[in-house]
Amino acid sequence: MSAMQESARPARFITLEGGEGVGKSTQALRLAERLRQSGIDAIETREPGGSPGAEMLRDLLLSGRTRELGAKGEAILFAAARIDHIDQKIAPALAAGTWVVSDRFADSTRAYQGTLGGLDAGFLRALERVALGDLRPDLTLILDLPAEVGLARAAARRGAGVASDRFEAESLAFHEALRKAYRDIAAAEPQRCVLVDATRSEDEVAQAIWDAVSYRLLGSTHAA
Ligand code: Z5A
Repeated sequence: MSAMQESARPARFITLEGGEGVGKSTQALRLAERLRQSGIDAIETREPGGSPGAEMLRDLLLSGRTRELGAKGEAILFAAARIDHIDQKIAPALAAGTWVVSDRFADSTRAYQGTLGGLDAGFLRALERVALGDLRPDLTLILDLPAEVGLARAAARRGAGVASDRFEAESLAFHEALRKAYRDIAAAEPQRCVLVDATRSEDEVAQAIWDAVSYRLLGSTHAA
């Protein structure tokens, strides 16, 4: 594909979602790098966080100190972080023609605070409307893995003696319910979401993700 055709393509917004330790951070970095190697301007980012204001809220949210606000209060804080992230980083990048790959986004609020926190769909829709405006991911890759495998990977990465974060410390039943919540999101929005089998090796998962991006967003021209 020529440089002119590349620059004519609108910048795309891709999100990676899934439970603890499924490989989102690893694959977000790899995907952004592969896009750049293909001649596409791309950045990786993450939630909660991605901008200075949102990183400040990340520390607060992951510390567990906001737990007493309940799922509704925490969902509003995650949305506040998301507004800053969109305004400061995602929207300017997309406007400049740069693709954005985000490690977590609004589906995390649906899964964690919505499904597991018991928030009703109307509240979540209203919150998304306020936080996202017209922005929606062009493609969401949902990495799917049995909960105990993801937790074991996360624990191995953390190393002995290091405390788990607030969500990681929840029960296995919580993480299994989380997996189901994500699978339900993928089934409900197949035009936006692709479910990726994350039990495979890092390289195999990266290739499956690249195949999905190529097919959905690049017209298969970059598949290899
Ligand atoms: N949260 C929320 O409640 N509501 C919201 O709206 C948002 C977030 C946005 C953020 O935690 C927490 O905030 C999250 C949900 C909540 N809590 N939880 N749980 P975080 O950002 O600190 O953590 P995380 O998002 O859960 O990600 P993670 O634990 O860092 O996992 P990951 O990014 O999916 O995986 P990874 O770091 O890429 O890989 C984990 C390890 O496995 C690592 O050692 C890798 O080398 C290894 N790995 C990766 N891929 C493979 C394969 N394929 N095979 C074998 N090993 C692998």
